[in-house]
Amino acid sequence: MPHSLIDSAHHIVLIAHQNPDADSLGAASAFYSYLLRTHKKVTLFCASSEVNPNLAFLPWFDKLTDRFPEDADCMISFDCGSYGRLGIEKELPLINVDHHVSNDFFGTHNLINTSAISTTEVVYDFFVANSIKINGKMALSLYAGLIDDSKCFSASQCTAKTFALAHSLIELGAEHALCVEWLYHRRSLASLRIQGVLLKQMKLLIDGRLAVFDVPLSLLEETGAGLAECKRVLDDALGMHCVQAAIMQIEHPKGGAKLSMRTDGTIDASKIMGSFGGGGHVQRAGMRLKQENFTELVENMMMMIKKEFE
Ligand SMILES: [Mn+2]
Repeated sequence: MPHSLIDSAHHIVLIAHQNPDADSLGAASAFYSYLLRTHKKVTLFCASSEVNPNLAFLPWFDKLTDRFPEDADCMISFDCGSYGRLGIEKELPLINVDHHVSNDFFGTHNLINTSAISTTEVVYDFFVANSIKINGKMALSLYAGLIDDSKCFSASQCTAKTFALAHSLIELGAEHALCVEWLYHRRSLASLRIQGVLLKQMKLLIDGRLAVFDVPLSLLEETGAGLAECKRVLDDALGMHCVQAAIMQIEHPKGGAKLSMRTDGTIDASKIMGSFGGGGHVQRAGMRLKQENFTELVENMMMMIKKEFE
């Protein structure tokens, strides 16, 4: 049981994945609130030094650090489908809390529910099963993950359970309007600028069923946009009726690139990314391209995508 690990630990590090989204950071933030009650030392950690400013409304956002504490004796990762998503390597007991179909059970303990729409749903179920009281702050953190991973209740995986969970969290104090404002309506100038440039340069392949974007480092520097701001444009492309999948290659400042894919469910993004070492969900998946010369890999991937459409 993950409980015994938590009970015996003195300093627990809660880990949101690199370039965290509201699901990963929301789940970690809700757990932070809970662990504070146990009077243990807790650190809210993310290996990325820059975090999407649209997540600043989450409770404990100001506690987030990219410095891993030396006296930690237990780690809990949230929304990480593979060990690589943690962005660190430590020989410590690890509880892996997640909902990705591609999760490879890398934890000492694994708390995984692949039918949950968000990792925050997994955390909510854990709280309820263990009679842990959910306060307003925790409800907001959990609700943020639910909103993000359900694409504001527009994803095809939304079920009656999704809305029941939303109902419970609102009753517990989550503010719907606040979450939607921060996650969907608040735009930076950089976000609008890069949206304009990327949509203008978008390539449409396979009779307009696949949208392709290429983001060089120079464009990130020019516009000041970050990863989250780029990836948002994938959803814009999917808004076109003909587009069933969108893929983006974003050059990484430390070399290599990041690949992100979104689909409407016609083809499986997690299967495609999984074949090349990445992972995710049917409708969104990604991977990091480390090697300098990854052109061949991308070409092979494009061939696979074409075949999937046949
Ligand atoms: Mn998630």
